[in-house]
Amino acid sequence: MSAAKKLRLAVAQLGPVQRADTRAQVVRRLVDLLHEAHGRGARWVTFPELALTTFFPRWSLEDPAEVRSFFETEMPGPATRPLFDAARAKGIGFYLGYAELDGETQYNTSILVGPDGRIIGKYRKIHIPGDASSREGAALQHLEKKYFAVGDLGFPVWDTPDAAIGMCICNDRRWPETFRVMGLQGVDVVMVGYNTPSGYVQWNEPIHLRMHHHLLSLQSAAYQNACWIAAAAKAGVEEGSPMIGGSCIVAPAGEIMVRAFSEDDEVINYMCDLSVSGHYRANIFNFAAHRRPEHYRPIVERTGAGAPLGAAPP
Ligand code: ING
Repeated sequence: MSAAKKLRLAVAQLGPVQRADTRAQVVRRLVDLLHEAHGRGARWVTFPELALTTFFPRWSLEDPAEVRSFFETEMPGPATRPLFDAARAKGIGFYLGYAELDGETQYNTSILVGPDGRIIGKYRKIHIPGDASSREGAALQHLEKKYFAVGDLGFPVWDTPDAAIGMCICNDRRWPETFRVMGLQGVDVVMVGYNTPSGYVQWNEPIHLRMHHHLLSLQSAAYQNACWIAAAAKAGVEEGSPMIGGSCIVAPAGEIMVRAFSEDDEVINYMCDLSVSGHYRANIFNFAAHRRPEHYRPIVERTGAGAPLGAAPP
């Protein structure tokens, strides 16, 4: 068995952020959670998607000024600098999800910030779920396509002194391609924030399946790509709209090693042995030995499902 390579990760779940909550109020909570994570001995902490604001894509907002009020034009900015300062003071790295305005383009973004408080990398959400305009008669909307452009940075992995770290955001976790692209870069740890409504349904899906699919996606991805996954929810009832918790840290074996209990601000942490990935990469998921890309062409060539490839019956 290769020598253990221990790295303590933390996940900082956020409870609800209401529409009137200021950046300062939210950053105060983030700093408190970061201190809690540091107190547990964590080296990295994952915060949720869109951590600085309420999940505004639940509404069809028509006032451009109000829409822009949810976006950051600089990172760190005056309101978020206290989080960077706290992280540098404690020597702890973090993942932060937020709404990014880049010129005139709006992205659903996450950044990876090192223990020295410097931004290592940026990711922009690629799988944008929901609709571009309101659904008639829907009790709740999910309008991320209205507010966010498709990310233009791919799924990069960054080699840090601690581990090879990748990022994705919420709906990305439901698409195996997300993690396989990072798996093909040798990712050790994927950090993912999410805001998953438990009231929003495009059909009358039994609501317990929302948590089931969340965990199923993460456990499959961790196992099939021999990586650790740290997943942070923004949870609880925001403006009357419920969102699931279920923040967790998943091992390369696909097991959930620790999971949040509440739907509020809560820190979980786990001492991850990164060397565990090596066993899966050397055997069952030895990509170089077992993958056959020459047979995977439809995955890249097709966007939607197309005609079956089977030959016509004789
Ligand atoms: N949220 C949801 C998610 O992928 C969603 C979108 C809602 C998917 C309901 C399935 C069912 O977890 C975000 N922000 O992507």
